[in-house]
Amino acid sequence: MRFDVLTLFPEMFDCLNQSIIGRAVEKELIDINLVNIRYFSNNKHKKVDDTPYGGGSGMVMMPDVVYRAFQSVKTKKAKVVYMTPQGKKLDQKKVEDLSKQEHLIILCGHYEGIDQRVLDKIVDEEISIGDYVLTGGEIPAMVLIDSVSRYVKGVLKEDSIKEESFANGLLEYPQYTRPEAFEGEKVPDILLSGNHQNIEKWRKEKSLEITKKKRPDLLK
Ligand code: 4GX
Repeated sequence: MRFDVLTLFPEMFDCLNQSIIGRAVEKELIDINLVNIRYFSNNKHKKVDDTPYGGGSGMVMMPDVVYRAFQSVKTKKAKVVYMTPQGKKLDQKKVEDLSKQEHLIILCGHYEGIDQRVLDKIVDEEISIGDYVLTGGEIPAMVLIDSVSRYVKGVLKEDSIKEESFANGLLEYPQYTRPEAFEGEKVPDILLSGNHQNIEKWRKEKSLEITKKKRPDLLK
C-alpha cells in the first residue's frame, strides 16, 4: 500500500520509522512518501501561505502550491484524504475500509487551514481523529497511517487483528504474564489451568463485563 503525505513538516513523520510501522516500511509492505509542499512554491522566498481575504488572524495555505504538490503524486486510483476536525470521525470500520485502497494521498493543513478552492478540487474525503483542535494535520495523518497499515497483509502476525479490541465490537480482556504473583496479587487461576475452552469462555465474559462497565455506548 502506498501513502503520499502532503505536508509542510515532513520531519514530523520520522517516528513512523520505529517499531511495527518502521518494520513494515523496511519490508516494503507499505510505502510512505513524504512530500514537502514548500518545494512547490514558485516564490523566491518559498512562501506557501498568505493572509486570509476578508481579514482575520493567521495564515492560509495557498491553493496553487498545494495543487502542484498534489499533481506531483496523483494517480488514477488515488484517494485524497484531508485531515480536519470538520471531517467524519475516524473509527475502526473506516480504518478497515481505507486499508482496501491501493493509494492514499493525505493532505495536512497547518496554520488556519488551506484555501477552499483547492480543497474543493482535489479532496475526496475529510476525516477527523476526534473533537479537539490540534496545530496541524500531521499527527492525524500519522494516526491514519498507523491504524490503516495494521490491516496490510504481513504487517501484523496473522491472528492479532482478529483478537483485538473492536474486532468483535468489544473491548479486550485483561492480560497477564510472569511473575505468577506480583505485590501479593495472583494471576487468575483459570489462566494457569491449561483448559483452553474455559479460558476462552472466561475471556469472552471479561470482554463483555469490561465493555459494559467502561464503554456501554459500544454495546448499543
Ligand atoms: N482531526 N487539525 C487541521 C488545520 C485547519 C485549520 C482550520 C481546517 C481549518 C484535526 C483533528 C485537527 C487542526 C488538523 C487544524 N484545517 N485534524 N488543522 N482533530 O485538529 O483531524
